[in-house]
Order: sequence, then structure tokens, then C-alpha cells
Amino acid sequence: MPRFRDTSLQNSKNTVARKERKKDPKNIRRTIDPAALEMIDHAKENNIITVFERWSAQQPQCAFGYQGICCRICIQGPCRIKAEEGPGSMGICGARDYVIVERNLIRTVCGGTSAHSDHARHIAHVLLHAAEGHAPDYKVADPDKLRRVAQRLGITINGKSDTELAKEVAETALADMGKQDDTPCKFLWTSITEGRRTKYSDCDIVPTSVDRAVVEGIHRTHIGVDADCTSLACGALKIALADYTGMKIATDLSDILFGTPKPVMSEANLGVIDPEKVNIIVHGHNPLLSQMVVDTAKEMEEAAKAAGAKGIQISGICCTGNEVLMRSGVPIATSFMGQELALATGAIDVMVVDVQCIMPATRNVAECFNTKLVTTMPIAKITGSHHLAFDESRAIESSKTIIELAIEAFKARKASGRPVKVPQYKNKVMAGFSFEALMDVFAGVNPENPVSVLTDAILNGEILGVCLLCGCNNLESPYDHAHTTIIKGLAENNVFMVATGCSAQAAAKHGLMNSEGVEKYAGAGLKAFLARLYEANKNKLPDKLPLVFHMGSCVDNSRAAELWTAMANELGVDVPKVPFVGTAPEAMSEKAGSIGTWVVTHGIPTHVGCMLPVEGSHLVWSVLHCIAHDVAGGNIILENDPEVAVEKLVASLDYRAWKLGVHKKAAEQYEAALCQMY
Ligand code: BF8
Ligand code: SF4
Repeated sequence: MPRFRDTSLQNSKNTVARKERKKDPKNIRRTIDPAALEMIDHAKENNIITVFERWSAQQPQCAFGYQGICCRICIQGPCRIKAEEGPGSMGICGARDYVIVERNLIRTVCGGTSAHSDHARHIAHVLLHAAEGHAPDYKVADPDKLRRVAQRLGITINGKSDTELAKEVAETALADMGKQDDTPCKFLWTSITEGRRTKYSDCDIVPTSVDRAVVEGIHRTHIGVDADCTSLACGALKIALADYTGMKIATDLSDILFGTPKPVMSEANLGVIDPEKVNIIVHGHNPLLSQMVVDTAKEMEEAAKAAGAKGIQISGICCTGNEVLMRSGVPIATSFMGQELALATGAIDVMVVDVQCIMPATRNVAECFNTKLVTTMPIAKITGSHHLAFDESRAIESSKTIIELAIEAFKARKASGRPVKVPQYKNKVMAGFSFEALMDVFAGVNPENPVSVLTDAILNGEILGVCLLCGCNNLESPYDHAHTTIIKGLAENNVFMVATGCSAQAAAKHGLMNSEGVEKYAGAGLKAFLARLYEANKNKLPDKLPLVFHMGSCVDNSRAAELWTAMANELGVDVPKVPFVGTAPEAMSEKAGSIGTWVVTHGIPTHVGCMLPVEGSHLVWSVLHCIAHDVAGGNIILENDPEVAVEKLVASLDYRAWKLGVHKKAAEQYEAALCQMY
């Protein structure tokens, strides 16, 4: 009998019935975050409509769309699958349930891939322009990383200056975006295991450029093109690997331009806002803007003081907040679902945004308080906000204009005597765990082979495995409830956790990204492991290690991929055998869809805690849960109950760790090659 706990957990059943998923929909206090609760009440009292009220007003939502069986791809639609058999079981063109669900899913993956890769392309252009001398405020901040990336890409580095190398790396990235030949994307191909390269070639899912993959995906899903379940599924995997390519580019190039993160201390939640300072919130995703604002603000403290402020307080929301937290220790104000609540404090002078996850409603709340909402990107404008086109060729000057606007807004706020309400909740945070920083911590124990510190701890049972926590907020699950429940549950089961995006922000806000979190929630094995790591690094770490390790923004899920790739190589297996799982407890965006798909394609079981629109097709459900595992080695686990999700994730890790142990023992006993079956 296998030793893993409960084989019934290896099934594909969601334990929460559809009608049970949105409990108490009229209650707008839909969160466990005390700061958010205080602000929801405050907003309600002051007639400020927020996402919590809008979500409630949308209930019940359309059951066809929710299950993914509504098609609007051509204008004969919308078509809905209304019956099991007969004409009502198909769209007007004859598309069956699985075709409609998969086409919708592919378009979701295309949306996520476009968002990540446009972000990456922007950074690649700036790196190129910086190398060519057209963006003088940007420079190579991490020449070592530049050289490592160039070497990995097969670029000759000897005798070349940083500028020359930066140009070549940027050009390689841009080629991965848009080249027309049939060679694999380099940022993908050079950063995965040999086993994955073979798998992707065998399945014919290797992207040759990001743009081509997305265009092909939209073409494939046009009326009357692909209508085969397997072919559509493989199409989704190919686009998702293009998404990974874009994310890898974004992470690598951001590190080159702004530095590779190192452990840093900060704070998180709305209590970081200081009404006596000039408050600037950076919101969105791209560090090109936010890092410049952060760096420029340091030079403008005196101007803020001259205006009567105690200084400048920058805080972050969403992934751009994660970027500047990771590199500069900028505190987190809140995450995606709390963005209007931050504005409702009345203490924000400027909210400057770039792209992605910025609710159009921010403008309505900003208007209530004369807060300046500043949009900066040509593709992301909001009617009624200030638009200040961010000019990379004059980045510092553009940042100065934003900060001057904030100082003026601070003066107007103080002169108006406008009341503010800042909920006094915040928690200490240790962030900055890039892959390199994590390896540095492991190197404290074993400088020759850092990653073996992690894999050995799994093999000897001290910890169970690793979990990547990622993604969004979605009020199908009360704000932050699923994130925190899963983190605490996995901690108790001795799982080493890394986190990105709004999941990392949930951990940060709720005191799970510091050493107190370890004391409260970690099982004995995890506690011992973290204590051992800390002992070996005492002199260079700013504090004891946290319960959850912050790996960065959503594009930085590529850092987690670097970790499981290193673990696979160390263990002498491919990724599907590594005791590593992923979870997006409160998934919401198209980007979560594309990330989840490539994480599965890399060979990682991935839990999604808010229902994907796939329930309308049993066939697609089984592809995601079962067939994906047979083909790619990873699978989706759709489970709305976070406590059951913990059990399922633990069962997946337990099974992998057990199997790996058995195979390793057999290989040693019979002096045979390590079994590669998963
Ligand atoms: O890219 S986790 S809500 S902020 S999409 Fe958006 Fe989701 Fe947050 Fe970051 Ni990621
Ligand atoms: Fe209906 Fe087919 Fe058009 Fe979709 S593509 S809207 S199923 S006719």
C-alpha cells in the first residue's frame, strides 16, 4: 500500500457544489482583512461604491458563462449549450461543449500572454534604448546577471562591454517576441530541463515567437477552425509556453536594469499610509515607471518637507508594488481587491498607474477626495483621470513631474482640512527572495551545492516539498481567506512556500511573511529547516527567515520555474517527479489562466481555488485534471474549499516525495538508472 495519506484525494471532484460557492452574496463585508473591513464600512457610510458592492450587485451571475458554455466568437452568437443532446447541445455552427469551453480558455491564455509579453517587450525596448544611449536614465544595474543571462542564451560574452551585451540580450528578447523562423524561443529553450525540451518537441507545442503563438491561438479559435479536443488543448499549452517566455524575459531584463532582489525588510497593509506625508501609490505592473518614481522620490524629500510634509511615503499595490518592495523595500498598501479602499482613506495624494489590474472604478473613488489618479501608458487611459505620458527617454523628468503633482496635491489636501481615515493595521515583512537570493541562503549551509539543501530536506522528510502560491483576488472566495487558509495549512504540513503577486501580498498583509508567522504556524520540520538556514546566514540576513518567501511579481513566477528546474536537475529527474505544487487560491485574471497553464505544462500539479469556466464540459474537466497529468506531468486541481485544497496539495506532494524515495532506493539497491516514470 502506498504510504501517502488518502487516495480519495487524488480524484478530480470539487467538493463544493456550484450553488454553495458564493455564500451570503448580499453581505458586502466579504473579507478577513481587518483593514479592508474597516474601510468597507467607512466607504459604505460615505456612499462610496466599491468592488464589494458591485460584486454583490452582479449576483447571481450567468450560469452559461460561468460554466464556459457561452460562445460569442462570431456574431451569430451568443450561443449557449442548453441540452445534452439534439440541436440545443451545439452552437449554431455545430460547436460542441468542449469546443466552446476550450476556445474560450485559449482566448483567456492569449489575453494573459499578451499582457505579460507586452510588459516584457516594453522592458526589452528600454534595455535596447539604454544600450543605444536613447534612455540615459536607465543603466545596467546588475552586470553579473547580464552576463549570466547572456551566457545562458549562448551569446559570447568575452571581451564585450556591458552595453554591447545589453544590446544583444535585448535583441534576443525582441526576436523571441516577433521572429518568423521556426526555431524555439531562446528564453524558453535555455531555461528548462532536457526532459521538458523533449516533451515539448514530441507534443509539437514549442513556441517559435510570442506574437506568432498568440496570433495562431486567436486564429485557431476563429469560427470554423480547430474543433478537436486534443488539438485545442495542445494549442493552449503552446501559447502558455509563449507566456512563460515573456515572463522569463520580463524577470531577467528587470533584474539587469534594476538589480536582482536581495532580502529586505518592509511592512504591508493600509496602516503604512502616513497622512502627514506626501502619499504616492504606485499601482500596476511595470517597474520601468515605479522604480524610477521610487528612486526620484529619494531626491525630493526636501521639497516635500518644504511643503509642510514629514516626507514622501510611496506604497505599492499589485505587482508593481511587489517589484519595488523586492528591490527597494517599498511597503505594500494593499493588493488588487483593496485598491479602492486605499483611495477611500482620503490620504492618498497621487495614485500613479501603468498597466493591468487597475480597476476603472479607481477614478470614481479618487474623485471623491481630489486624489490625482495619473495614468501613464498609451494603452491604459481612464476617462476623467490625469494622463501623463511616461517618456522613457526622460524618465527622471517624468517621475519628477509626478512627484511635484503629489506635493501640490498634499498642500491642497492639508489646506482643505479634508478628514482622512487610515486603518491602523500593518505587518512586518521580509521580502526580496529572487532565485539567486534563495540560493544564497542555501549556500550558507552548502556553498558547493546550494539547491541540494532543499532537495535533501525533502528526501530526508524534514520538509514535505515546495509550493508556489500565486495569483489574484476573486470575491467568489472572501478576500484573502483562501490565501491565508492555504498558507497556514501547508505550513503545518511542513511545506516550504514561495509566493508571488497578490498571494504574496496576502501573506505580507496577514503577518505570514515574517518569522512570527513561522513561530505560529510552521510544523516542526519546517521550523527546524528555517532555523538551520537562519543559523548559517545570521550575519548577512536582516532578520529571521519568514514563513512564506516573497519571489516577486506575477512575471516572477519564472523565478519559481528556475527553482523547480534546478531541483529537477539536482535530483536527476524531470520536473514532474519533483515534490513541487502550485496554487492560485483566488485566481481572477487572464494572466492567472496563462500562468496556471504553463505551470501545468512544466509538470506541476496546480490548484485553482475559484472556478475556471470549464464545468460545462466533462471532457475538458477530465483533460485538465487527468489527461494533462498523463501528457505533461502536471494537472489542474479545481477545488473551492481551501481546507480541502490543502489536503489535495499535501497529497500531491506526499505522493511525489514517496515515489521519488522509492525510485531512488531501488536505483541504489540495483545500481540502476533512476526511474523517470511519473
Ligand atoms: O499580475 S496577482 S490581481 S496584480 S493578475 Fe493582478 Fe492577479 Fe494581482 Fe499582478 Ni497577477
Ligand atoms: Fe455560435 Fe459557433 Fe458563432 Fe460560437 S462560433 S457564436 S458557437 S455560431
